[in-house]
Amino acid sequence: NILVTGALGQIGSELVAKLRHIYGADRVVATDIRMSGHEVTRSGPFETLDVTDGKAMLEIAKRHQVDTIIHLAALLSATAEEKPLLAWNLNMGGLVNALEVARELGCQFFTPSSIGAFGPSTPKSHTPQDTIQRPTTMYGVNKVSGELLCDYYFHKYGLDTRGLRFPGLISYVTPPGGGTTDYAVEIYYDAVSKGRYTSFIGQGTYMDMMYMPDALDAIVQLMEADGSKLKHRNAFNVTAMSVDPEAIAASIRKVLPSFVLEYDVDPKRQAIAESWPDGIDATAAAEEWGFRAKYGLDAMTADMLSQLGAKERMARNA
Ligand code: VAH
Repeated sequence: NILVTGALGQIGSELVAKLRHIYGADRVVATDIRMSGHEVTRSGPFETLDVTDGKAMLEIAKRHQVDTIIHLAALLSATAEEKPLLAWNLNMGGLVNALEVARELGCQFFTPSSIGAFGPSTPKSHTPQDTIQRPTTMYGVNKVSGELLCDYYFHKYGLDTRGLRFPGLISYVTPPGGGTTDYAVEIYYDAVSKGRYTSFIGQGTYMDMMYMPDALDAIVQLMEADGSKLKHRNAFNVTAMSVDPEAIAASIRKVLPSFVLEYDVDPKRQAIAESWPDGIDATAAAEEWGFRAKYGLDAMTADMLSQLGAKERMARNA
Protein backbone atom coordinates (compact mmCIF):
# COMPACT_ATOMS: atom_id res chain seq x y z
CA ASN A 1 0.00 0.00 0.00
CA ILE A 2 1.03 3.63 -0.56
CA LEU A 3 1.45 6.16 2.26
CA VAL A 4 1.19 9.84 1.29
CA THR A 5 2.19 12.56 3.77
CA GLY A 6 1.00 16.15 3.20
CA ALA A 7 -2.05 14.66 1.44
CA LEU A 8 -4.13 17.82 1.85
CA GLY A 9 -1.54 20.08 0.21
CA GLN A 10 -1.31 21.42 -3.35
CA ILE A 11 0.34 18.28 -4.78
CA GLY A 12 -0.99 15.75 -2.26
CA SER A 13 -4.69 16.42 -2.71
CA GLU A 14 -4.51 15.74 -6.45
CA LEU A 15 -1.88 12.99 -6.28
CA VAL A 16 -3.97 10.96 -3.80
CA ALA A 17 -6.98 11.16 -6.14
CA LYS A 18 -4.82 10.03 -9.08
CA LEU A 19 -3.14 7.19 -7.18
CA ARG A 20 -6.52 5.95 -5.88
CA HIS A 21 -7.83 5.96 -9.45
CA ILE A 22 -4.83 3.98 -10.72
CA TYR A 23 -4.15 1.54 -7.87
CA GLY A 24 -7.47 1.41 -6.00
CA ALA A 25 -8.80 3.70 -3.26
CA ASP A 26 -8.04 1.29 -0.41
CA ARG A 27 -4.37 1.02 -1.45
CA VAL A 28 -3.62 4.70 -0.82
CA VAL A 29 -3.37 5.92 2.78
CA ALA A 30 -3.64 9.70 2.90
CA THR A 31 -2.17 11.48 5.92
CA ASP A 32 -1.94 15.11 6.93
CA ILE A 33 -1.59 17.13 10.09
CA ARG A 34 -4.89 18.80 9.15
CA MET A 35 -8.24 17.02 9.27
CA SER A 36 -10.09 19.47 6.95
CA GLY A 37 -13.05 17.91 5.22
CA HIS A 38 -11.25 17.62 1.86
CA GLU A 39 -12.59 14.90 -0.44
CA VAL A 40 -9.29 13.08 0.14
CA THR A 41 -10.32 12.37 3.73
CA ARG A 42 -13.46 10.58 2.51
CA SER A 43 -12.48 8.75 -0.70
CA GLY A 44 -10.18 6.24 1.04
CA PRO A 45 -8.07 5.56 4.17
CA PHE A 46 -7.10 8.78 5.98
CA GLU A 47 -4.97 9.25 9.12
CA THR A 48 -4.01 12.40 10.99
CA LEU A 49 -0.21 12.47 11.15
CA ASP A 50 2.38 15.02 12.25
CA VAL A 51 5.48 13.92 10.31
CA THR A 52 7.76 15.10 13.10
CA ASP A 53 6.36 12.13 15.11
CA GLY A 54 8.39 9.21 13.72
CA LYS A 55 6.81 6.65 16.04
CA ALA A 56 3.30 7.54 14.90
CA MET A 57 4.40 7.37 11.26
CA LEU A 58 5.92 3.90 11.76
CA GLU A 59 2.77 2.65 13.50
CA ILE A 60 0.51 3.89 10.68
CA ALA A 61 2.84 2.46 8.01
CA LYS A 62 2.94 -0.95 9.73
CA ARG A 63 -0.82 -1.06 10.35
CA HIS A 64 -1.55 -0.26 6.69
CA GLN A 65 1.17 -2.60 5.33
CA VAL A 66 2.82 0.24 3.44
CA ASP A 67 5.42 -0.61 0.76
CA THR A 68 5.67 2.82 -0.86
CA ILE A 69 6.06 6.22 0.81
CA ILE A 70 5.37 9.52 -0.99
CA HIS A 71 6.61 12.20 1.41
CA LEU A 72 5.15 15.61 0.53
CA ALA A 73 4.66 17.30 3.92
CA ALA A 74 6.86 20.42 4.06
CA LEU A 75 6.91 24.19 4.42
CA LEU A 76 7.45 26.01 1.10
CA SER A 77 10.04 28.68 0.35
CA ALA A 78 8.43 31.93 1.52
CA THR A 79 7.09 30.44 4.76
CA ALA A 80 10.40 28.67 5.40
CA GLU A 81 12.24 31.99 5.01
CA GLU A 82 9.94 33.59 7.61
CA LYS A 83 10.33 30.67 10.05
CA PRO A 84 13.70 29.07 9.25
CA LEU A 85 14.09 26.93 12.39
CA LEU A 86 10.53 25.61 12.16
CA ALA A 87 11.26 24.85 8.51
CA TRP A 88 14.48 22.98 9.38
CA ASN A 89 12.74 20.92 12.08
CA LEU A 90 9.67 20.12 9.96
CA ASN A 91 11.29 19.73 6.53
CA MET A 92 14.35 17.77 7.71
CA GLY A 93 12.82 16.09 10.77
CA GLY A 94 9.86 14.90 8.72
CA LEU A 95 12.11 13.68 5.92
CA VAL A 96 14.47 11.68 8.12
CA ASN A 97 11.47 10.12 9.91
CA ALA A 98 9.96 9.09 6.58
CA LEU A 99 13.29 7.69 5.35
CA GLU A 100 13.73 5.70 8.56
CA VAL A 101 10.22 4.21 8.23
CA ALA A 102 10.97 3.38 4.59
CA ARG A 103 14.27 1.75 5.59
CA GLU A 104 12.69 -0.32 8.36
CA LEU A 105 9.81 -1.55 6.15
CA GLY A 106 11.78 -1.71 2.86
CA CYS A 107 9.55 0.79 1.06
CA GLN A 108 10.08 2.50 -2.30
CA PHE A 109 10.41 6.23 -1.54
CA PHE A 110 9.59 9.54 -3.27
CA THR A 111 9.99 13.10 -2.05
CA PRO A 112 10.08 16.27 -4.18
CA SER A 113 13.01 18.61 -4.49
CA SER A 114 12.68 21.97 -6.26
CA ILE A 115 14.33 24.52 -8.50
CA GLY A 116 14.80 26.11 -5.08
CA ALA A 117 17.68 23.62 -4.59
CA PHE A 118 19.76 25.92 -6.83
CA GLY A 119 21.25 29.28 -5.84
CA PRO A 120 22.73 32.52 -7.28
CA SER A 121 26.01 30.80 -8.33
CA THR A 122 24.13 28.13 -10.32
CA PRO A 123 24.06 28.67 -14.14
CA LYS A 124 20.79 30.59 -14.66
CA SER A 125 19.70 29.23 -18.04
CA HIS A 126 19.67 25.63 -19.25
CA THR A 127 20.59 24.77 -15.66
CA PRO A 128 22.25 21.32 -15.90
CA GLN A 129 21.13 18.20 -14.03
CA ASP A 130 24.55 18.10 -12.33
CA THR A 131 25.78 21.56 -11.31
CA ILE A 132 26.67 23.75 -8.34
CA GLN A 133 23.98 23.97 -5.67
CA ARG A 134 24.57 26.73 -3.09
CA PRO A 135 21.01 27.95 -2.34
CA THR A 136 20.67 31.04 -0.15
CA THR A 137 17.24 30.19 1.35
CA MET A 138 16.39 27.85 4.21
CA TYR A 139 14.01 26.05 1.83
CA GLY A 140 16.87 25.56 -0.62
CA VAL A 141 19.15 24.28 2.16
CA ASN A 142 16.37 21.84 3.07
CA LYS A 143 16.00 20.71 -0.55
CA VAL A 144 19.73 20.19 -1.20
CA SER A 145 20.10 18.41 2.16
CA GLY A 146 17.07 16.29 1.29
CA GLU A 147 18.57 15.31 -2.07
CA LEU A 148 21.84 14.30 -0.41
CA LEU A 149 20.04 12.41 2.39
CA CYS A 150 17.90 10.45 -0.09
CA ASP A 151 21.00 9.54 -2.16
CA TYR A 152 22.70 8.50 1.10
CA TYR A 153 19.84 6.11 1.98
CA PHE A 154 20.13 4.66 -1.54
CA HIS A 155 23.90 4.11 -1.41
CA LYS A 156 24.12 3.06 2.26
CA TYR A 157 20.94 0.95 2.68
CA GLY A 158 19.91 0.23 -0.92
CA LEU A 159 16.65 2.10 -0.32
CA ASP A 160 14.88 2.80 -3.64
CA THR A 161 14.67 6.60 -3.23
CA ARG A 162 13.61 8.79 -6.15
CA GLY A 163 12.89 12.53 -6.49
CA LEU A 164 12.00 15.38 -8.84
CA ARG A 165 13.18 18.98 -8.75
CA PHE A 166 9.78 20.58 -9.34
CA PRO A 167 9.34 24.03 -10.87
CA GLY A 168 6.43 26.20 -9.78
CA LEU A 169 3.28 24.07 -10.01
CA ILE A 170 0.04 25.54 -11.34
CA SER A 171 -3.28 23.97 -10.33
CA TYR A 172 -6.94 24.82 -9.76
CA VAL A 173 -7.87 22.25 -7.07
CA THR A 174 -5.86 23.16 -3.98
CA PRO A 175 -3.94 26.47 -3.83
CA PRO A 176 -0.27 26.25 -2.75
CA GLY A 177 0.60 27.71 0.63
CA GLY A 178 3.59 29.98 1.17
CA GLY A 179 5.46 29.50 -2.07
CA THR A 180 7.36 32.06 -4.14
CA THR A 181 5.78 30.81 -7.38
CA ASP A 182 2.26 31.16 -5.91
CA TYR A 183 1.82 34.35 -8.00
CA ALA A 184 1.49 32.10 -11.05
CA VAL A 185 -1.52 30.38 -9.47
CA GLU A 186 -3.12 33.50 -7.97
CA ILE A 187 -3.00 35.27 -11.36
CA TYR A 188 -5.46 32.74 -12.81
CA TYR A 189 -7.82 32.84 -9.82
CA ASP A 190 -7.90 36.65 -9.92
CA ALA A 191 -8.24 36.75 -13.71
CA VAL A 192 -11.50 34.78 -13.32
CA SER A 193 -12.84 36.50 -10.21
CA LYS A 194 -11.59 40.09 -10.76
CA GLY A 195 -10.31 40.40 -14.33
CA ARG A 196 -7.09 41.82 -12.90
CA TYR A 197 -4.10 40.75 -10.76
CA THR A 198 -1.39 42.57 -8.82
CA SER A 199 1.80 40.49 -8.94
CA PHE A 200 4.24 40.30 -6.01
CA ILE A 201 6.92 39.05 -8.45
CA GLY A 202 8.37 41.66 -10.84
CA GLN A 203 8.18 41.90 -14.63
CA GLY A 204 10.99 40.03 -16.36
CA THR A 205 11.51 37.58 -13.47
CA TYR A 206 11.65 34.22 -15.24
CA MET A 207 11.04 30.93 -13.41
CA ASP A 208 10.26 27.39 -14.48
CA MET A 209 6.62 26.35 -14.22
CA MET A 210 4.56 23.22 -14.89
CA TYR A 211 0.86 22.38 -14.98
CA MET A 212 -0.17 20.00 -12.17
CA PRO A 213 -1.31 17.14 -14.48
CA ASP A 214 2.24 16.96 -15.88
CA ALA A 215 3.70 16.95 -12.35
CA LEU A 216 1.44 14.09 -11.25
CA ASP A 217 2.24 12.07 -14.40
CA ALA A 218 5.96 12.63 -13.77
CA ILE A 219 5.74 11.23 -10.22
CA VAL A 220 3.93 8.07 -11.38
CA GLN A 221 6.22 7.65 -14.40
CA LEU A 222 9.39 8.01 -12.32
CA MET A 223 8.14 5.64 -9.61
CA GLU A 224 7.20 3.02 -12.22
CA ALA A 225 10.46 3.38 -14.16
CA ASP A 226 13.03 0.55 -14.16
CA GLY A 227 15.39 1.51 -11.32
CA SER A 228 18.35 -0.22 -12.97
CA LYS A 229 18.19 2.33 -15.82
CA LEU A 230 18.38 5.40 -13.54
CA LYS A 231 21.76 7.17 -13.51
CA HIS A 232 20.30 9.85 -11.22
CA ARG A 233 17.82 9.51 -8.37
CA ASN A 234 17.57 12.57 -6.14
CA ALA A 235 16.54 14.58 -7.88
CA PHE A 236 15.66 14.94 -11.58
CA ASN A 237 15.23 18.39 -13.15
CA VAL A 238 11.74 18.60 -14.67
CA THR A 239 10.07 21.63 -16.29
CA ALA A 240 7.45 22.56 -18.90
CA MET A 241 8.08 26.26 -19.48
CA SER A 242 10.08 29.29 -18.34
CA VAL A 243 7.83 32.34 -17.91
CA ASP A 244 7.61 35.74 -16.24
CA PRO A 245 4.35 37.46 -15.14
CA GLU A 246 4.05 39.27 -18.51
CA ALA A 247 4.11 36.00 -20.45
CA ILE A 248 1.33 34.54 -18.32
CA ALA A 249 -0.73 37.75 -18.65
CA ALA A 250 -0.33 37.71 -22.46
CA SER A 251 -1.52 34.09 -22.48
CA ILE A 252 -4.53 34.98 -20.31
CA ARG A 253 -5.43 37.89 -22.64
CA LYS A 254 -5.82 35.44 -25.52
CA VAL A 255 -8.88 34.20 -23.56
CA LEU A 256 -9.77 37.30 -21.50
CA PRO A 257 -8.70 40.28 -23.63
CA SER A 258 -9.47 42.83 -20.93
CA PHE A 259 -7.26 41.20 -18.27
CA VAL A 260 -5.08 43.77 -16.44
CA LEU A 261 -1.76 42.93 -14.77
CA GLU A 262 -0.25 45.32 -12.21
CA TYR A 263 2.77 45.01 -9.91
CA ASP A 264 3.39 45.44 -6.20
CA VAL A 265 6.69 43.60 -5.81
CA ASP A 266 7.33 41.87 -2.47
CA PRO A 267 11.08 42.33 -1.87
CA LYS A 268 11.36 39.10 0.17
CA ARG A 269 9.79 36.79 -2.39
CA GLN A 270 11.39 38.73 -5.28
CA ALA A 271 14.82 38.07 -3.70
CA ILE A 272 14.03 34.34 -3.42
CA ALA A 273 12.88 34.23 -7.06
CA GLU A 274 16.01 36.03 -8.27
CA SER A 275 18.23 33.47 -6.49
CA TRP A 276 16.69 30.66 -8.56
CA PRO A 277 17.41 29.72 -12.21
CA ASP A 278 15.50 31.27 -15.12
CA GLY A 279 15.17 27.94 -16.94
CA ILE A 280 16.46 24.45 -16.12
CA ASP A 281 17.44 21.60 -18.44
CA ALA A 282 15.33 18.40 -18.15
CA THR A 283 17.33 16.23 -20.60
CA ALA A 284 18.34 13.65 -17.97
CA ALA A 285 14.70 12.99 -17.02
CA ALA A 286 13.76 12.62 -20.69
CA GLU A 287 16.65 10.25 -21.39
CA GLU A 288 16.49 8.09 -18.23
CA TRP A 289 12.72 7.58 -17.82
CA GLY A 290 10.99 9.29 -20.76
CA PHE A 291 9.80 12.52 -19.11
CA ARG A 292 7.86 14.79 -21.47
CA ALA A 293 5.58 17.63 -20.35
CA LYS A 294 2.30 17.77 -22.28
CA TYR A 295 1.05 21.24 -21.31
CA GLY A 296 2.65 24.42 -22.65
CA LEU A 297 1.65 27.89 -21.46
CA ASP A 298 -1.44 28.46 -23.65
CA ALA A 299 -2.83 24.94 -23.10
CA MET A 300 -2.37 25.37 -19.33
CA THR A 301 -4.04 28.81 -19.44
CA ALA A 302 -7.02 27.54 -21.41
CA ASP A 303 -7.59 24.66 -18.99
CA MET A 304 -7.00 26.74 -15.84
CA LEU A 305 -9.43 29.47 -16.90
CA SER A 306 -12.15 27.05 -17.98
CA GLN A 307 -11.84 24.96 -14.81
CA LEU A 308 -11.77 28.03 -12.53
CA GLY A 309 -14.65 29.56 -14.47
CA ALA A 310 -16.68 26.41 -13.86
CA LYS A 311 -15.74 26.45 -10.15
CA GLU A 312 -16.78 30.11 -9.93
CA ARG A 313 -20.15 29.45 -11.57
CA MET A 314 -20.81 26.46 -9.29
CA ALA A 315 -19.90 28.54 -6.22
CA ARG A 316 -22.25 31.32 -7.42
CA ASN A 317 -25.11 28.91 -7.99
CA ALA A 318 -24.44 26.95 -4.78
C1 VAH B 1 7.74 27.40 -3.78
N1 VAH B 1 6.06 26.28 -5.14
O1 VAH B 1 7.48 28.42 -4.37
C2 VAH B 1 7.29 26.07 -4.37
C3 VAH B 1 8.34 25.51 -5.29
C4 VAH B 1 9.80 26.02 -7.24
C5 VAH B 1 8.81 26.54 -6.29
O2 VAH B 1 9.40 24.97 -4.59
O3 VAH B 1 8.36 27.41 -2.73
